Amino acid sequence: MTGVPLTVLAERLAGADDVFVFTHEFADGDALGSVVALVLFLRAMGKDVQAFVPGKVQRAYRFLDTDALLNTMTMEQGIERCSSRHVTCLSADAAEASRLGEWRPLFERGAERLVIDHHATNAGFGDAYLVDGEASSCCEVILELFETMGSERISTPVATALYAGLVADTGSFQFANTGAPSLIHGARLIDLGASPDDVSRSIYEARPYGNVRLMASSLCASRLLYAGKVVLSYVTRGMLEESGALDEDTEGITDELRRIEGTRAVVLLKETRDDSIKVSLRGKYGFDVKRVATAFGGGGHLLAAGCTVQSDLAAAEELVLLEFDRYLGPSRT
Ligand SMILES: [Mn+2]
Repeated sequence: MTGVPLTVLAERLAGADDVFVFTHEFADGDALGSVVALVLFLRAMGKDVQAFVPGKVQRAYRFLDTDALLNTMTMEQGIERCSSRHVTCLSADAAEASRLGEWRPLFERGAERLVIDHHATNAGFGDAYLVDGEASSCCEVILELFETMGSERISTPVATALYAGLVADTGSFQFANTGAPSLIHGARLIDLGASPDDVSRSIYEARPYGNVRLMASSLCASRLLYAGKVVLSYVTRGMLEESGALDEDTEGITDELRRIEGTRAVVLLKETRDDSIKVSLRGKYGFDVKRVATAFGGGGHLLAAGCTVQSDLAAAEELVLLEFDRYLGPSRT
């Protein structure tokens, strides 16, 4: 745990009237669960709370009422609010300020900038930060914060949002980051009203048909490299169009690829709309993929990391594999 203690963050939030909550771009279940829980909990304390999530919100988490709760204030309104009132900005689950995407300038305008996170790569930013690099998910850290601030305000929707984030970041309590605290916190959230089967069905069993087709084409396009230690695949703009995928959720694809026997790392290269390549990396058996991501200015965790490469697909693949050569080369076959 680095930065300020939970109690300091709790006091700062308790003293705030206006709170803006932020999270990282390509927001995953932990990011969205964190933001939704913070909005609901802090509103229950009578505060005016707004949430700013970069990009599009993933379909799989709309059951957390994201449409109603997130991004209801424009940038102009946010800037205006910051210039007329004392706004406390809180970043959740983002390892650095640059990850706040298009909302970063608004975060910087806060009279007070707080950070809560669980990325070990988070060197700390803002005016006060709390980073618990041991926690599986930011939602776990937030649960501890809420317990400090008054557990009676952890309503069923708050518990459900936190539980969703915990399930998402631990791969349903299956990943290496699943510690005893993850299960203890999970049990606590069930006690507080979270329903494991509702959450799992909503996240994992409500996939649009087009996204299943996208997964199929990405799985077929995969290749095994480095004697089967690395599986690499793609999501191209063409695959997105042909499959009829309704959104660009590719989290399920990396999960599927990591099931392959003998693999130690998954590389998924995704063509974005702005001609850059988003690289998703997953490790197995302790294979550190974060070092690959950080070589390209990205970040994340030992076994789950990502970065963006400004190039076309072929060049991005070559650059990423050159990095893998350092650990698994020289032969890529
Ligand atoms: Mn997280």
